[in-house]
Amino acid sequence: MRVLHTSDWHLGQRLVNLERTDEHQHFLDWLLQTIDAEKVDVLLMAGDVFDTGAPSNTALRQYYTFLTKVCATCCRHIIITGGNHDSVSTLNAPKELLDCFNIKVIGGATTDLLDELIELRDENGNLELVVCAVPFLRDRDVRLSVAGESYEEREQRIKQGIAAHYAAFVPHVQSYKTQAIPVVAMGHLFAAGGSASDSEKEIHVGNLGQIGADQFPKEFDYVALGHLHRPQQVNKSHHIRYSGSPIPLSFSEVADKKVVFVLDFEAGKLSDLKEIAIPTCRKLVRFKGELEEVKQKIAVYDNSGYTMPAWAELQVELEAPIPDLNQQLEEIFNLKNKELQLLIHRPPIIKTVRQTLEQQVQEEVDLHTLSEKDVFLKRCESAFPESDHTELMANFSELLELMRQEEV
Ligand SMILES: [Mn+2]
Repeated sequence: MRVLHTSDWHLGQRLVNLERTDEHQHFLDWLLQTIDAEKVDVLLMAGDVFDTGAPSNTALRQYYTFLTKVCATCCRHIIITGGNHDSVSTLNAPKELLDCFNIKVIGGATTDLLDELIELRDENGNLELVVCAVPFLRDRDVRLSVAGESYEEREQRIKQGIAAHYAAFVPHVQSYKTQAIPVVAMGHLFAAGGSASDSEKEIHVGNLGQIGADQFPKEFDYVALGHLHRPQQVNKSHHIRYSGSPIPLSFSEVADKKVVFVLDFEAGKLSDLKEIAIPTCRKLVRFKGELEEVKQKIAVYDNSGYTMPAWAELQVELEAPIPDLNQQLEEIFNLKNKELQLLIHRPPIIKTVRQTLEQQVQEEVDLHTLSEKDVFLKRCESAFPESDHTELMANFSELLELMRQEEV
């Protein structure tokens, strides 16, 4: 029984308004080949299929075309769970139709827990694997809203709610365990101690509800997680992992490797785990430093091995402002335009006046790179510089989250 674990595709994602469709297609084509080459029986996708709750028709087509192609491979089962970026109703809309093709979709928490418990059988009808397909658990799935609840109480409640959801499977999987049928759990959450990049939208408000590795019942032979975009184990547990996103979704992921995990189960246990690197077709690069040094690095930048021009984020450090800085940089990028495109140009850091200017530089950050919360916090700080805005920010986040839920 061979299982492939992936997550966080974010189909339809844009970086500074530029489309990633080709990069996603490159990944999906590679994934199809890998499923074939590795003889994968089960595909697990642990949330964030789409970048937004209302994906474009291009993103939807990419998704359905991929699923159609997987059905023609050796992969017999596909399980897709919703992430915090996904709309429950968008993912669930074709649920019954996809079910006819052995594609199980769990867009959001189900009313009956057993609907998330999926038995996978081989061609002869023998039970081979059981999957507790837990999607992203929204606040309303794990707690009832309590008026006047403090920040800490709320955090506790969410944490306990998530842990309880997993614990509730335990009595239902005991019989499988005695028959030596492996049990895998899925999840889309922020496990405590995980390392995040910049592209994950906050899960729950203020990243509340981080549960630890020890809160996943020992009955699970593997826990396939989504949400964090960097591949990693949770608390050094070999069998609890984030596969990470298949393409770098922000410049904070430039150094990350992108992978999928292929798992083998034998005699009811995880017998082998292999990490397979995903080839990328576009590199994201960061250039930061003194002007001459940066110019030099750009001039010698080598994009061989990648079929698409790299996207660059740039910030130079100067002794004093240079009037024709943009022109100078533009010229050097123009020489390399088949290999390198400037995507984000951050305002230069002027060293001599660093202290005083640093704040102004911060203020000048492009709106594209600011979140709603950044904007709100900046406004609070300028209006009430002496106050503590923690609680106000928490309320703002909660309103924002409610607004987003209503939108989808
Ligand atoms: Mn994600």
